[in-house]
Amino acid sequence: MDLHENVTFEPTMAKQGSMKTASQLRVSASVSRLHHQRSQSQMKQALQQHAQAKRDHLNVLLLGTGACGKSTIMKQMKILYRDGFSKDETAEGVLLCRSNLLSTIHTLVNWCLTTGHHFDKAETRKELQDHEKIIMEHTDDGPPEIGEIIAKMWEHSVGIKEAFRQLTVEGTTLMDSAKYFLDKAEDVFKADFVPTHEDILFTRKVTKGLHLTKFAMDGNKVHMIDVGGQRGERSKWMAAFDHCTAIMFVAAISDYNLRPEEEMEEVLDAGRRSSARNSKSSNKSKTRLDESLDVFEAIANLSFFKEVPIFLFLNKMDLFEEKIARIDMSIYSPGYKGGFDAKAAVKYIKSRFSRRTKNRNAELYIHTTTAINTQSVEFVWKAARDVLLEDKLGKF
Ligand SMILES: Nc1nc2c(ncn2[C@@H]2O[C@H](COP(=O)(O)OP(=O)(O)O)[C@@H](O)[C@H]2O)c(=O)[nH]1
Ligand SMILES: [Mg+2]
Repeated sequence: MDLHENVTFEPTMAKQGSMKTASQLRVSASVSRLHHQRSQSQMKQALQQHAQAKRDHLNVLLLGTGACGKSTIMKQMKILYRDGFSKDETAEGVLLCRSNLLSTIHTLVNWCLTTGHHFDKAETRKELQDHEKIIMEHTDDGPPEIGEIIAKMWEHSVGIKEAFRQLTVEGTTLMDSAKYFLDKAEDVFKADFVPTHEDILFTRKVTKGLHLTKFAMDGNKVHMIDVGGQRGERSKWMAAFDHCTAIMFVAAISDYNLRPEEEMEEVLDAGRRSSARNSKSSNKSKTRLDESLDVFEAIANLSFFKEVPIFLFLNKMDLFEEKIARIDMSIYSPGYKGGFDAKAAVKYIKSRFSRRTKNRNAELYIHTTTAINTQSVEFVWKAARDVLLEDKLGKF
């Protein structure tokens, strides 16, 4: 299947009737079906194409569950090996900064309203209620006045600060970039706002379909494919499996205490009904990290990828280091005995991933990363590239 650069496409295979249970991980089952459907000669042809593609360029597939940082890594490649972001991407960045920020302030205001933490002292309450009304009328974009209002609420409202504190402690519904954009609310809504690379790295947009980015480094061509990580998107991944020279599997390790994104509405409802503290009943369920481990296991053990090196990026180290010092991981992973020590926790998580691989011939390389940090991504990517080039030279 051809991939078109910077074009989203919806693979036809994912639309077949057999793929309709996309709400759960179906990659493994889908691929074995695919194996059965293909004749031996088709498989041979695919292998030959794979070898040819490998000689020509490195074909790297970015996989992982939703919001783990795949697209952020792809953005870093554009910063490192292309000229950063195109005009269109920058224009989209403006809208994303604003819509991400509006989504955050809406969550905070809603929390205040539904939990009864109302705004502040009597003398400012009326003004804040007026602000809240204006803010709720804007979902995607707004005039500079909106930025000023958000900045004012963020700086002065005890209720908004309390909502932020509670939602951060619970680590549930706020975007990772919430504070980053709240701190620069006024700038973001200015008419002449141009986002920096850092702003764009902090934006969140759910990826749909598959996106190919091509770049060259030190004379070597690389094709990198980014995918959507949500449950409904995963059945599309296999359209990119052919010709894959390496997998970059991204897992957000700061997710060790979070419920899967797809289940967050449930948590929000629980939070609305009771106080934030009581919504901890979610501890007994699978966490996003557990889900990431399951998806990793399904991918890493496909016979399709037996010979394909996997680079596992344990991402969001910045958030993880901050979190592990205050939220005991053993509550969510009873086997863990390392307390609040980041090193012990990383070691434990690494071993959980390693233990999930079986009968593979190619190596599993594990790195810790902070994808919003360009140097961090450059460092691990260069290490991966060295391994891949050595492999390419060794075999051809
Ligand atoms: N603090 C922090 N935020 C990150 C990191 N990696 C990604 N993010 C943020 O997490 C959100 C989701 O990232 P994204 O790359 O879109 O995830 P994807 O769904 O896997 O493509 C974005 O707002 C990113 O800025 C990280 O290492 N640290
Ligand atoms: Mg994405």
